[in-house]
Amino acid sequence: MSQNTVIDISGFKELFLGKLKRHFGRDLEDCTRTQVFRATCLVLRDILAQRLSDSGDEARADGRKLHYLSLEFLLGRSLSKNAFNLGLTETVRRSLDELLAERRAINGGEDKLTGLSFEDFLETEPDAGLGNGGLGRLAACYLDSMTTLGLNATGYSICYEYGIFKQKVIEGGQVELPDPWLEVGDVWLIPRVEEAVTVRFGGRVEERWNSRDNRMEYEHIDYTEVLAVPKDMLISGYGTDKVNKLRLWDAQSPTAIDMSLFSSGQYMKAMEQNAMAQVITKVLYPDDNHFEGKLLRLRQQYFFVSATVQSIVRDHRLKNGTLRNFHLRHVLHINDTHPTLVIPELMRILLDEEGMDWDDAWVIVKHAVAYTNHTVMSEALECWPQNIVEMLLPRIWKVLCGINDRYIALLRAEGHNDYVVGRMAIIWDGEVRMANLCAFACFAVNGVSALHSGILIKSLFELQYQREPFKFLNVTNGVDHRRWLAQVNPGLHGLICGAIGDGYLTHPAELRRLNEFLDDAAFLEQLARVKRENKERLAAYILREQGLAVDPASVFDTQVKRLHEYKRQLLNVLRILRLYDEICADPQKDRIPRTYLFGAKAASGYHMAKRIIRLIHSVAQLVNGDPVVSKVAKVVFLENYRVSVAELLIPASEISEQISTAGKEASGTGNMKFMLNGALTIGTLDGANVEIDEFVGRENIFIFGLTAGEVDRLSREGYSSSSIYSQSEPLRRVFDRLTAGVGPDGAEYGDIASSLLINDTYMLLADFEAYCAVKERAGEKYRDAGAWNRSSLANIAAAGAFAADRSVSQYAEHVWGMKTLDG
Ligand code: 26W
Repeated sequence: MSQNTVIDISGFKELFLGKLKRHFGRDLEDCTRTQVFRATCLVLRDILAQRLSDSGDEARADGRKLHYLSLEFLLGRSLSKNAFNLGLTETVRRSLDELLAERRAINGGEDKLTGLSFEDFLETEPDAGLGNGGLGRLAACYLDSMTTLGLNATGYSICYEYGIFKQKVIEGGQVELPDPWLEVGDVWLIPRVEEAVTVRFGGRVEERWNSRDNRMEYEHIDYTEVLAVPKDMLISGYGTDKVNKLRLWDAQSPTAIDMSLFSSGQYMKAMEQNAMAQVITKVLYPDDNHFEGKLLRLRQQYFFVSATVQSIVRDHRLKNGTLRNFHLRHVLHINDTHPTLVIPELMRILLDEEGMDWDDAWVIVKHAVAYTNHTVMSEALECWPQNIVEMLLPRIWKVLCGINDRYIALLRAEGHNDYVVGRMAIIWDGEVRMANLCAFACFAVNGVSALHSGILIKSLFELQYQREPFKFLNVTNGVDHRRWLAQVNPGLHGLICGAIGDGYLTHPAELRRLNEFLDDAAFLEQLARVKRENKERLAAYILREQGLAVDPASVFDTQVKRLHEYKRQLLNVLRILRLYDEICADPQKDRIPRTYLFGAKAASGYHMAKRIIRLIHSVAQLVNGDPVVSKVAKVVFLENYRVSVAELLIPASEISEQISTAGKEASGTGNMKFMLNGALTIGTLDGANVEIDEFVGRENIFIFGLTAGEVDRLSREGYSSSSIYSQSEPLRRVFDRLTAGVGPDGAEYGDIASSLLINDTYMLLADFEAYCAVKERAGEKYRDAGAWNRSSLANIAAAGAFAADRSVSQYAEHVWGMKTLDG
């Protein structure tokens, strides 16, 4: 690992001034804030571009290449990431300081840019919000690790013009606003018009028997074409010259309007093509864990997949002249089922363009594609209506039928009965079942935590596992610990470096060495000081953004993640309402003041999720508006939760709420980020919490509630929330308040109360008492600062196991068959 291009302050300044002049026609004295930001990014982008071209030959060498396909990459900001990875954070900071001082001297006084620091320019960057939540952020963390570990990898996604919506909360109601991130965020993108490909939609397929070659041939006619133009983002790694790419596809019309259609009088059709192209990459679907069979979404998926496969194939043909060795050179990894159409698309190319036999083509496909499952929620499983697949993708439909027919014939030949065939079929009951296609076609299938992978082979893929057990494995998720610790928590990073050096940056397991300081009172006090500073930073942000004063001396207890019933934000809220009653009943009791922080976006069509946001708002008004209660409790709903807000919030949190119904959260990754920053988890035995519990030890975590097995049993044997309710006085009071009205405006939530009584799908009431009890225990522990800080350090020391470097190394070894720098 070397760093070729080391630039110093004067070198940076020279490049920066050159950028200002040549890109914007400006000088230091008359440039704008955005131009300073852009010029800074462009200098770093040039360094990355240079390194990519320097390493071109190496990448062309043998070995497999990884292609990571994901409809989502939740990147957040890139300037701080690239500066950090290039080891240029301080150089950039000081250069900008000096440049602004020079500007002031030239202009003979202050102006709009005076006093701005590096941090202010970092804030200029919009989040690249090309994702919904966990799955998208995971993809972004993995890109960093792949590059840091020296893998030849490319990420692929869609260049959405609008990322995840901006959330405004107006009188408790979520309002979605567009997020035109490209206006500034385009600075990292390099358009590659010369590598554009075309994607075909609609039309018909004509079949013809070719008697000379003894095979059926298919001709796709009357289709509509869309141009896919790649916009490449260069991906840096830490402490390495290696540079990879994230290729984002933009949809454009192949011609402004189709003149042949136009001149033959088909005006509308000529325009339609134009309009359809534009709309494909307009906006990210804001659905998380909820499938809707929308035509535009299928268009997005096929557009993405077809463009990606075509570009990989084109490149392979150039270097190899044949596709017969394709699977020996490439792995296509699909992030959940969203890119599943790579399977029939690669088949189509091998059959129709390469002229291969079905069986030869199938061997290649089967050895090239691997799949990660990220959810067992049944409403999230993608099942496309057969008629829309047939209409939009007629050739792909025929390939899917070919796969399904052969699969069913195989199952029958193996002696499976109708029930088994029905469950495993790819096309069934008028639907195309993407998970079943993946399980059959992919050479590897993995879940994202030990518990989740275990559930997968016992439920969703039970039968597939019996047939082909060797395909299935677990790779527990991990997070980019350089971003989620070193970058976002410089105070903690400094403290760690002082104790064990910075080796942990590339060897996260070294965090274990912090265990030597568990009984070092001075060290623990420093740890607490860092936390306190981060809390003050967050408090200042909350005051600035939302006009709310929170006390940095109170416990910061945080639940941030997408709003979903299974994640049980509502359980947290019910407990706060109970606490409210208790404080009113006994205001004199000695209590530790706590600040309850929430942040969550609700899918725009998810009614109950939006109701819960409203309820949090009402509870905040109730609690914060009460002169007695607000002395010991505050509730904050942070608007527009996103990556850059997480970066501020996680280092400042002391309690991490991971309270999903056991068996429902595939892994969780927020849990890992909080742990890295020394928060203690209050959690159920769900997803990766199970492994966090094992690594950190039960004395350093607060585990409560039903286990996944118990949830399963209870739902099979019959669970009644109303019988729990009728025996609980505190719950009765909480429900009475929901029904009668919460907060000064008296907003009523009887709908939420009755839905919990009629159908408590996620078993909030079953876990309520245990949750309240564990919160009490956490409060008691906090009174003993020494014990708390010790546990906090134990969490940081154990967090190395949840670094993305570890996960990516496991994928490289057990799935992709690739060597990392260390391996
Ligand atoms: C088709 C609609 C849709 C959209 C997104 C279905 C499913 C999804 C994702 C798979 C949901 C998701 O983000 N899952 C999360 O993935 C994380 C990374 O593995 C896990 O840590 C979370 O537990 C899981 O909910």
